[in-house]
Amino acid sequence: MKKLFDRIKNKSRFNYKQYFKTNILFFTFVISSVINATMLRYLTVRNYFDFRPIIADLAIVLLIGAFGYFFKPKHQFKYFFSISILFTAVCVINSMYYTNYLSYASVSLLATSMQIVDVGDAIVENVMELKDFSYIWQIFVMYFVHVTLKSKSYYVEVTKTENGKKNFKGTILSGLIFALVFIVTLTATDIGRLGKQWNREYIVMRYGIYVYQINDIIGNLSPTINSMFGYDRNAKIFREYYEENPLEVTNNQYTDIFKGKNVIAIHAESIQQFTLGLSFNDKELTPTLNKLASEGIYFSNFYAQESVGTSSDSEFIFNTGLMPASSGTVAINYFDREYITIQKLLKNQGYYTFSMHGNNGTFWNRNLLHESFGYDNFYYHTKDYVIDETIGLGLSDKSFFLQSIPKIKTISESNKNFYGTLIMLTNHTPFSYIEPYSDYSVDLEIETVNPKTGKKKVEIKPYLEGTVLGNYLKSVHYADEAIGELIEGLDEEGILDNTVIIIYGDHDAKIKPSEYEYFYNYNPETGEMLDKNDPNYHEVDAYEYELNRKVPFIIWAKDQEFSTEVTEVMGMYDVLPTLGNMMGFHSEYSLGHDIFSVEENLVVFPEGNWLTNKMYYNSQRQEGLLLDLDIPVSVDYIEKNCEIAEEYISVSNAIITYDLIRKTKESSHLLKTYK
Ligand code: GP9
Ligand code: MN
Repeated sequence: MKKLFDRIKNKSRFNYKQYFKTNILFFTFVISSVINATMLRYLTVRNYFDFRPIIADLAIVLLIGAFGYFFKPKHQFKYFFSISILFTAVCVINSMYYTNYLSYASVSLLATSMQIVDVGDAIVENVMELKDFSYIWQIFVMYFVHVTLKSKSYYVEVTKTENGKKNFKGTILSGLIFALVFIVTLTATDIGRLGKQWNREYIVMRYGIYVYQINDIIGNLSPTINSMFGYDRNAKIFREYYEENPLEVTNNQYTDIFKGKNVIAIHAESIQQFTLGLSFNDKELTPTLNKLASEGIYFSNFYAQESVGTSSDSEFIFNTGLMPASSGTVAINYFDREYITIQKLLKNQGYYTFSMHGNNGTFWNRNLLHESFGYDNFYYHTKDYVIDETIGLGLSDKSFFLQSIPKIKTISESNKNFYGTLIMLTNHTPFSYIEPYSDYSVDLEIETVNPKTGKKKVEIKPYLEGTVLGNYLKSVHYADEAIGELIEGLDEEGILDNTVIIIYGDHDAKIKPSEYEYFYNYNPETGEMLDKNDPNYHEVDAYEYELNRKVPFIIWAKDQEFSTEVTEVMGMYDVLPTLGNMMGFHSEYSLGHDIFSVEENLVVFPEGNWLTNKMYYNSQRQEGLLLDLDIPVSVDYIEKNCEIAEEYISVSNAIITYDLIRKTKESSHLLKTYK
């Protein structure tokens, strides 16, 4: 008996020193992978530290690392090194992605990434940051440790005592124990969010980047593998939502005011609302937009709600009143679904519908997407335009508009009514191409008087020239001039007499907060920057940055003076119902509201954040900002809006992924109405 005890005792006495000494490469791999994953969270969502995701990272790294023990020690390096490269790539890609989109990457975006190839310069100039590459150290450390170990005959020594099977089992067991400890800390909300996937920042912060990426891959495969199950659940979400929220049409002072009018919608690339009203050296930055805004109906609190599909998402939301897809983009992955669109609804009223764009037709898959929206014709690139002046991504806006006017004239002559979208291009990041085409100065001209001679002279004080924000503003000025020339040209052709002009900024310009801080805190007269500790220092925090992403939305008609500013918060998904009320069309599937009939509007963002006139709420971090300190909000108010936000995202995803409008139409009489 004593013998048996001794044997058990000896067996259980684990020699840790020996274990570490013979598994140096494995530990380098584990520690470096966990450090990188932690660094990613810290460098993206700044100053954020939580111990729980580290346990999840450790569990995943151990479980994956365990398989390295299937190899003989001298071959283990190849395994651990390959996985290190993969993990480093995951961190670099997600870091870059976060810098650009304030969210994390998804495999479903691989198809979309082809669009990024075309805007390559923009990525290099504005998007990449050195910190995005700071994860590469792992690869060097792994290699360095390997070379050192090799030179010390480590692998030869380890082979003598190696016990791969035992190490594999032990590592898997440790991985499972860490996984269990982590799972115990999860709440029902945490589990729900992992399944739904759209609150990406929350998932990465709670589960770590490795779990996030694995979950993302499984999530993207599962609808294909298990579509029947997904279909039933999503069809239920869809059915229940529209049963509880059927289309309600309320008449108001704007009902039918534009019935029978033509429409030209201008998709104004990257124009943000704050640019309206800016002036440099007593020259308005956007005189055309200012004029249209002051004469027409100006929605000054309007948000684009786009996701990673940027321009194409805006087009989709504008035309359908739905939210963008949570994984992938409608333009690339779900363009062939059936949607109820402004184009189709106006075609029911006999309108001819068209779109025009200077870039090539395959960008954002527009040649197929626009057909799916129901445009009768898409005029684009060399098919319909002479590329006689190129700025940045392609045909300059001024040339594009100039060439579009005669086409619109022809359309107006051969159709009773038309609805057309003109997609602008020049004001696209990185904005630096505008320099030779702009005489608008964003430096300051300061007049000084010589006290002795009394002579006046104008001194130019450096300010925004040469900065990204400065180039952007110059580029916006160019876009504004181009819109002015278009309107003049349309007027000369008599097209404005029965035509409503709509202008919407398609999304923000993705300019970094530091650029705005320079703009606010640099004094060109003294040449000094305010100190960060100065009470007057204007810091652009995450809330201000988010809220400043709003874009202008203007409805203007030549002979109708509205001079109305709408300050209620409004989303791109409210356009279809609002314009529909003015023109006599309605979609029972739009999630937005007619802004003139809604009591308190709610703008939902693709990541689940939301905005009302009272509050901006960040669902990722579960914290909000009161917009009027005199109007407090209750917990109920916040919970209710979070619920609605989640509902809008789920319903949109159900429609987009499972083609539910087509399926509903196929089983109802509506088929006849819309086809
Ligand atoms: C190009 C354009 C740009 O055709 O619409 O797309 P974006 O990069 O803004 O999504
Ligand atoms: Mn765009």
